[in-house]
Amino acid sequence: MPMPSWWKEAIIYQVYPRSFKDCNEDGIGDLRGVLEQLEYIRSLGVDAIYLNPIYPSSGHDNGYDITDFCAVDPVFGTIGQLEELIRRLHAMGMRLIQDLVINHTSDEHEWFKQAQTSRDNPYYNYYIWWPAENGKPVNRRGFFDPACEAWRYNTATDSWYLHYFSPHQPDLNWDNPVMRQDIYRILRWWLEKGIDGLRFDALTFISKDKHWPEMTEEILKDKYQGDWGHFYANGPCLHDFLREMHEEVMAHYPDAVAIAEASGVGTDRVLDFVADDRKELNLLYHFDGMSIGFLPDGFKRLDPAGYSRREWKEVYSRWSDVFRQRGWGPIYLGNHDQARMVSRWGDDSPESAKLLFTFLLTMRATPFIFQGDELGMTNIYFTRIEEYKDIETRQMYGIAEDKEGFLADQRIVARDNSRTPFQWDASPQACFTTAKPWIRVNKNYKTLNREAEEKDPNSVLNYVRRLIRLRKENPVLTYGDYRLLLPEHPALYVYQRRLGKDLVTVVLNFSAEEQVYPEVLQGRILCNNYENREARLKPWQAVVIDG
Ligand code: ISL
Ligand code: CA
Repeated sequence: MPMPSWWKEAIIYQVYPRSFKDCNEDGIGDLRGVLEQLEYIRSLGVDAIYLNPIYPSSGHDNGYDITDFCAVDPVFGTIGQLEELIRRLHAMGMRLIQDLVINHTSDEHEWFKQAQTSRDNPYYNYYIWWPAENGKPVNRRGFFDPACEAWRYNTATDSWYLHYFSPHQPDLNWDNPVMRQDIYRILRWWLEKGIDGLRFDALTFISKDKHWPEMTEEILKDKYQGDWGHFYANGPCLHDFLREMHEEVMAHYPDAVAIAEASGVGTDRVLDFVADDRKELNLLYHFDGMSIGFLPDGFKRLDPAGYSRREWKEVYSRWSDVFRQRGWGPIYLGNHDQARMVSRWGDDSPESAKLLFTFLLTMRATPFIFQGDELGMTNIYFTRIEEYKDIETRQMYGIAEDKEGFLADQRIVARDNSRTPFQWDASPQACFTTAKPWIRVNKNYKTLNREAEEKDPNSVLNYVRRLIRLRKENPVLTYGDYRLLLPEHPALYVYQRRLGKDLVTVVLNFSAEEQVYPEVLQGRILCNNYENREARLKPWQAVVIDG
């Protein structure tokens, strides 16, 4: 049994404020909306909110291009409202985890505005430059760059600056100790306000190899599964920076949780970040689960061959097993960077949503629920590029050779699928706003909404609430060992959790066809997404059994 911590036992609810609830009629969700709906969040039984960025931003990447780290964007509200949120959450016994971007800033951040004026400006060294006299910069790709390049020329300094994401998101120079101290001050400033943790955006990218090794197709293929994000996640000083950040900041707030978004880190490296004796981070969330079904080159195209349930089981079992002795992990099936859970991994049916939640809430990891998934909200299925707001989709469309194929895949995987407004009820705009929403409301809101689901005891929403209670009442579901049964079965995912003398078996029919599993008849039922239980499991049937 691992050392207990609140963040190992917590169920975390992700709020994407822009799309949650609009209270001042401008079509954009805001903090007042979150405050207004706190009772709803509490009614789920979750322990903490993870809030996407609410800082002033230049607005190119929905808040991930920050212009001021220690303020709230007026679009979302005021710092007073954020303090109120912290206070009220704490009074309700819940916590707040904030998202912070410390790999890059906005190009409109004061630091960059100064930096780009002259090589002599003290802020020049806050960013990463390639002086023109050194010739053409080495090949690096920018995720959201129109030409997929990560260097942008700046005339005043006669040098290129590095941006792993869009040109509006210049990367910070972590090799500069003065810059690092400024970041630590920002973290302390927020922790002093009483937040309970931080989710660090793109954290594995902060250290850059200034020897500038070549990034060729061959190297990417041979060493990094073809994904340039993996190349970026291997900087030489990454662990030094994380240890310093822990020492300077997090060690002084021992109850606060440090979570890294960790593209490019696999089970072979994860313990180097989160094992207790490393004193770096608490949780690191991987992309192995989310990468299933993608071609590995990082251009957001699906593998026409699809994916197998065996592969899925292998990935999630490996990520469970790696923490058997040391460390701990989070688990998620969707977030603001992924499609809707039920559209990506199920078939949009409420049964498949319930099965996915049964999985999410019975695994040995801290579950993250993305807002709206608890209703079974589905993809928006845009058909035209003009409908997308997301910088990533627009940029990748621009460079895609097969535009039709790209658009077809984005209906399944694009980030905007999960960013549509929360569906509160059947009134216009799903009661998200009385104005024109910043992104279209899904047409299915008239039947798929919170109000309708509150009234239906069999709704996804009420099923999720029951599961959350079950996890809370049975510590075996949090801390119990995990053992995979039937690893080779192509559709059934069966595993056991054991803690002391408690044993729970989870039987998941991960398919739209019936599957036979007579053992499901043994033991007392703790949870079932159908009314009956038979040896022949129904499509997407999920049964949790005591014993
Ligand atoms: O590196 C990747 C794949 O190998 C990417 O998935 C990358 O890690 C991811 O896009 C980073 O996401 C975060 O930072 C982005 C922002 O757009 C996302 O919303 C955020 O979650 C830039 O700040
Ligand atoms: Ca608003």
